[in-house]
Amino acid sequence: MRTFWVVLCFSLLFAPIAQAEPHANVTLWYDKPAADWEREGLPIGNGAMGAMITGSVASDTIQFNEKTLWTGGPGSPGYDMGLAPQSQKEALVKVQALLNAKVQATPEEVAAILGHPVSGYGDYQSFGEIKLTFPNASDAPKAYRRSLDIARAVASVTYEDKGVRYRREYFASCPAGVIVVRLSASKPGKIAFTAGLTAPDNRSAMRTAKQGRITETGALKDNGLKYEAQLQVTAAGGSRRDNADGSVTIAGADSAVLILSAGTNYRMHYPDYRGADPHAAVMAKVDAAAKKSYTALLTAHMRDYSPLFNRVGFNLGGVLPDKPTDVVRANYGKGDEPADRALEALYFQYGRYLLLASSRAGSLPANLQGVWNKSATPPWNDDYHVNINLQMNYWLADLTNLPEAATPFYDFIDGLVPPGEISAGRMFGTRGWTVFLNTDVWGFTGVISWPTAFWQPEAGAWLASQYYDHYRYTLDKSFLQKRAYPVMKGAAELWLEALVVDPRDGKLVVSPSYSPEHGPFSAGAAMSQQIVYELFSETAEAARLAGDPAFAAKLDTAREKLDPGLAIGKWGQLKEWKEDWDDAKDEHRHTSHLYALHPGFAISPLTTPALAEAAKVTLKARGDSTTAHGEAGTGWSKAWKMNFWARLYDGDHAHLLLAQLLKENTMANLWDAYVGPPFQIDANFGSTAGMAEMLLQSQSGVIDILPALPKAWPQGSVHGLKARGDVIVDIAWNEGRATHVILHAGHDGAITLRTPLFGGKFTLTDAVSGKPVELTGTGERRSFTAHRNARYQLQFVH
Ligand code: FUC
Repeated sequence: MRTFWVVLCFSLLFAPIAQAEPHANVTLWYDKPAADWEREGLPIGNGAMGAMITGSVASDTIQFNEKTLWTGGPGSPGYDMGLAPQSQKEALVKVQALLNAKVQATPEEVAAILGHPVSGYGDYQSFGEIKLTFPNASDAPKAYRRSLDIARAVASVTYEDKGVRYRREYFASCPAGVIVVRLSASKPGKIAFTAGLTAPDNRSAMRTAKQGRITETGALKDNGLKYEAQLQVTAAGGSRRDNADGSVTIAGADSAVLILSAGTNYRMHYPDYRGADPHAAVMAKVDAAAKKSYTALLTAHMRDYSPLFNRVGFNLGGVLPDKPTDVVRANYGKGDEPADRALEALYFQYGRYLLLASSRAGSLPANLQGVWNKSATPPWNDDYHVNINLQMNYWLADLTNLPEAATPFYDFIDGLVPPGEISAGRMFGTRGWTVFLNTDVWGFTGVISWPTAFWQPEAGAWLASQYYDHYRYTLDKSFLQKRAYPVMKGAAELWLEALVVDPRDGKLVVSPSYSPEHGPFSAGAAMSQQIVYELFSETAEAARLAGDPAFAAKLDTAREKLDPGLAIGKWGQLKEWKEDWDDAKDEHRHTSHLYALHPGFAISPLTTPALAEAAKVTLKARGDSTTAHGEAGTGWSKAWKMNFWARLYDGDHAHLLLAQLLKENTMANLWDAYVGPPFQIDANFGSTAGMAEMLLQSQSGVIDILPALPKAWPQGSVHGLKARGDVIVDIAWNEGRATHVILHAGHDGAITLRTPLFGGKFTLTDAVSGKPVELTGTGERRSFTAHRNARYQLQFVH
């Protein structure tokens, strides 16, 4: 009888947890453990830490990361931030003279004048693994399910074994700074396992276990960076034993909770990049979390996470079939339209989930793999490439209403300014700051791997422009004055001094300039010019807002002499270089000369129709989605092209690229694959931004409703997207036309709308009082005066 009541109480206790998967359309699930970390593992993260859930039954490996564990930098042999010891100004002038004489040069020719060896560039590291071994688990459990509910940011594994139903839950709490795992069963006394920590062998690792707390301390051999991880194992019922090898064994327990935290003595501070020993901070986090109940930890996690995630809802009228996510993905595009629509909406929200999991305040920004990496030598060092990739990681932040997630981006770029000033002085002999193609966490602001052409000095300007865009979204004057303007001004100062006069036409140009990863070296490649032009325009605006009109005037004068990098070539294409060298058969993955279309603002079908047509010609040649393979078919390249097509108001083409991404570049866990593995997260983020751009745009001073709706999305709704000017927008549509739009104004002021599909037939009311609101303007553009915190409703008469 007693057993009956215990079992009943357990079933009741277990029931709410077992049922806790209500979000079918935002849950990824699988009927097997992950056989492959990269393709099948399920990622969780709290910004600073990440973990991968693979969920094997007899032994569960939870690989984890903490963002600051990097080799390289100070302490690593020969580290010099990628800078030559002496000024490069003379060498630079020689390269400029070479280009004036020959028009173009190879990387080898330029390296012979300007190149120097680099050492001590780091690699992002795996922190280690939690290993759980279950002595009583059978090899053939029943009803196995591994899932990730992205509305709650909780992963779980459930299965039945010998008449007992087991459940594992995993989440990464941002408020608590820990990763939490709970093991439970439908019958008492059934939880038995040994938990241990492992680490790669490129470090000294000391492990102890005391009162269920596993502590691992050590330092990386490469640079002496100190690290620490602590794992607290607590069980309800049964017994617990600390083992001499630093593991902990639980037997006969009813349930168990594991709490993990990890850190290093890294500090984002030039030039030492070292801070306090990680011991006290790691211990404090695990101690504080271990005092709380599992339910309290989970509640605090969801109170933090869910309101951010729930700001945006996206529905294309689809339904996910009751099939594992890998099967749904593999069937994508094969005729089940409702399933395809539901997968697209899930993929959109997954981008937002991944951003929240890999980028929260107080840590480094999302790197090439977000926060997840299991290697000591990951692809591209798992670093920060700043000729597209880091920028793309943050395109969705304001647009999909997660501005908090971009905090680490601004902190990181601010931190690059002091070393970037050394770089500007050493490489160009100018004031201001810059960074080149890529950077690590150690203030690397030089040029990597000569003689390959990793010359991209406009990267600093591009990054600075992203600050200004955040201001446009929020109209936050304090951010503009304190954060954006200083970074923008520094980037502009460099170019005011570093531009040279092009003898071909007397215009100011960037020289040497290198169209990203494509080349050759020349003066004034389109992308360089477009970025600097946009920087000067935006910095002049920002200077006026920040009360620095003298600097604005200097920029205006320089901009008049600047080549804007917008010219149409012989086959109607937008020219990639100043000379007409474009090859219509070239499918190179970078299409950076369309920067002015996206993320820049200079090209638009509304204001520059001829340039917009030329951009289309370029895009079609450069790996149209129907031809894209190899080079043109990398994940991030397709994601950028989605954004380009959306800005060209061609929703069908943008959707075609989305479909190609899902078919060709998306793995079972919905992570983006570069071309097959390796995993690279930028396309997850870039395609979420691209889908949002299909539904809402605001780059031209107008709120553009459904600017690029594809035929494949005849009906749907989205709420919570953000438009520049601090406006939140909700849209519902049917038969390809908006039916209902709500605008939430964050500021007083004029709002202009563009509603191309609706023939101007709509009314506007105050959504609360129902009173009509006066609209001015005609045709596609209508304006009204909005009041802060008011909601406005558009109704359409079709
Ligand atoms: C850019 C791209 C590569 C790769 C790397 C991480 O430089 O050209 O394709 O994505 O970033």
